[in-house]
Amino acid sequence: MSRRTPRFIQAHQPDSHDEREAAIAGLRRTPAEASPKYFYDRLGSHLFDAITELPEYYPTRTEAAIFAAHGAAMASCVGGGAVFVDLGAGNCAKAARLLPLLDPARYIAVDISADYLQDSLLQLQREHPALDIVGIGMDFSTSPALPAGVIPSDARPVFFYPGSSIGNFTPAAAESFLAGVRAQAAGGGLLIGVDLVKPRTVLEAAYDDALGVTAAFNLNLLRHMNRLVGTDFDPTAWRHVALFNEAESRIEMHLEARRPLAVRWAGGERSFAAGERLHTENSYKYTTGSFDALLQRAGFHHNRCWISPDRWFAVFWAQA
Ligand code: AVJ
Repeated sequence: MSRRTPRFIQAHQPDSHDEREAAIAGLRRTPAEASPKYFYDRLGSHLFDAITELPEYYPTRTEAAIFAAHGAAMASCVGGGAVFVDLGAGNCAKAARLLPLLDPARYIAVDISADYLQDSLLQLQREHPALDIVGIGMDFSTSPALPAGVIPSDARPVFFYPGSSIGNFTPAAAESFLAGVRAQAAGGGLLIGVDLVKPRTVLEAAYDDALGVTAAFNLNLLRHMNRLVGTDFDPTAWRHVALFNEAESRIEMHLEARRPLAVRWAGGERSFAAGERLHTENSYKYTTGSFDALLQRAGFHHNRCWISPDRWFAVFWAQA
């Protein structure tokens, strides 16, 4: 019996010197900042999976319930035989549940953590022995442009961007990112999950859980930066902070220095006063109206959306 195996492509990686310089520039800024992409080393990806199991972290299960309730309606929008592009595929669990409904011609999983993706796709191939599976290791946060040829010219591309990861972009950056998706999705579309504005208490608990898993996820960024950038962050000197910035409609995560300290790297250092913060993540929250308007500005049309009964989360289908 011939068995398929996933194909892996490591997309062109941005120069590690440039990456390091960009990370250091963020550390030098006031307030200091680090890209949320530094959450996702192997441990960070597993910690994120643990977050999705927490009682306080509602997005994953709320979105899953929307897919379960409306998967058939979504499938009739998407249509069979598409090339299904999963942005930030991670453990591929969300796509795995939709694959039987969508019946795509090809499944393309894209994730920044390529080694984590390998494990997920080998497992997925065992469950779907006949499926054409491609894994792409790439940082698509700067551009969603896929390597040439992975979407055949006669294909109907459907992009899948669940989990409200679009919330990591500012609305202006989200608009240009989505315009970049639309440019590659001609004849197809985009299925995207969006977290909605809701009471502060619910939002803040979701990003500061009782067990401290989100705190560990946030602190793990320091270990990852130590490895990638060569900094000497001591995670025990920092405290996790999560707050809802209502004016900007976003959850912010920060790491706050517990005492005065300095962070050093080859060629420089930055001191932090006690209580001074390193901004690690924004997670924007939309209304259905504000997100529909954003999709339209990015060039999508005939948008449809399905909302959870508590109105905490929405999934949009947007035609390219
Ligand atoms: C993966 C960006 C959707 O913003 O909810 C979870 C990341 N950060 N808990 C989110 C995250 C802290 C997550 N996204």
